[in-house]
Amino acid sequence: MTHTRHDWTQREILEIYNKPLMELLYEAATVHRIFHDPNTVQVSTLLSIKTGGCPEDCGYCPQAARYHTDIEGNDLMSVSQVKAQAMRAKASGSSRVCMGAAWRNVKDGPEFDQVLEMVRTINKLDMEVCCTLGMVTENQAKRLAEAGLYAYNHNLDTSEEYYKEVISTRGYEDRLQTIENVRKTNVTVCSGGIIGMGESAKDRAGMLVALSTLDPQPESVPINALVAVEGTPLEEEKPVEIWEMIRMVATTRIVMPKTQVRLSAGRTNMSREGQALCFFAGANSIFAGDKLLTTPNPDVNEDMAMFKSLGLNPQKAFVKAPQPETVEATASKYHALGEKPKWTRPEHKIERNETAKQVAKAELKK
Ligand code: SAM
Ligand code: DTB
Ligand code: SF4
Repeated sequence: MTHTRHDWTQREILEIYNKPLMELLYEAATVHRIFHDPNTVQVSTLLSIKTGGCPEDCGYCPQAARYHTDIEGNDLMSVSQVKAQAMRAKASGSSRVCMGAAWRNVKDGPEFDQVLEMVRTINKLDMEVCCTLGMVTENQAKRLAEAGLYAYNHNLDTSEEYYKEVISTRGYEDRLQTIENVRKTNVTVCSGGIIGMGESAKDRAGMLVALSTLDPQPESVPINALVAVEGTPLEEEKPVEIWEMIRMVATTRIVMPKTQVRLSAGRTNMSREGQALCFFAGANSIFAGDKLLTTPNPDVNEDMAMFKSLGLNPQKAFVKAPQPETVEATASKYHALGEKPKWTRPEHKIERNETAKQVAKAELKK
């Protein structure tokens, strides 16, 4: 019996997304507590190791060479620069560094060798290393794995249907192929998307179908709110309402219970209260540092003050969620309260009267 469903339909996901908010929050928070420690949030630091001048035409991206944006482009950083930044990130409470490059795809050669050296160097600092370098072949993914890469980020961005409205220089299939190539190694998969690009709720559900039907599901799913940058085709898009972000996070949590859901770009437009509701709805990761890749992000001291007032703790590096003890303990807590797992559905294989503890136990046996 499997308790992580890989057969979610767009209709089912849309129904969840559109539930009355209080129902949705309760359901998502219940799932979250069974699979994760609700007071722990992973803190990841982004590092743009090669900025701007990208040949792709992603409509949201300030780094595409064809758009006239204000960003300052840079060649590939040196290994020592990266090491210094990673040490700074670690000192400020980050357990993961995510290195981004404005490339269409990875090319074998001295620059890739340099990235592999960066991965080895950060690993030695006892931090998780993630890369987002565009498309990778199976062989390149293997080389990254050998260097000690922990995660590879490659987003689907939106639904297959809406994708064509945003990007023309590479297809949805290409994205899925890169994810598949990473899956053939022991590197974990990080894949998510952006809301606020003019897509419908149906498209948001469509993206979650594409992600949740992957088997295994991605270990982490970043949910970005579009940062509308002047000079990009999406510069006029209105900021998403916080309620949409909360709904998206909650729905992601319900359909991908074990994944780490990352509250990603767009936090500078969100209040602390709004972010708190996202954490309640199941977000358990953020990008920290005053810059994402090229756009602003809340100051790390502000984030740590928010953590303090919410009683949240940064997650330690290499802690795999969920921890069996935590699952057992939290599940029995819900059992004691007479709770049933609210996310089970009649057509699902879980028995309707099965308790959260039984579900969690079966999950652990898998
Ligand atoms: N070039 C690589 C690629 O596209 O795979 C890696 C870097 S790219 C900037 C990583 C992701 O950042 C994109 O897939 C997109 O989801 C997100 N992103 C880029 N620009 C954004 C923006 N303006 N607002 C929100 N998210 C954005
Ligand atoms: C992801 O999903 N979001 C991050 C990370 N993966 C690489 C990037 C956000 C970029 C926002 C725009 C910018 O700063 O350039
Ligand atoms: Fe290039 Fe990545 Fe930006 Fe697309 S999202 S334009 S591939 S840097």
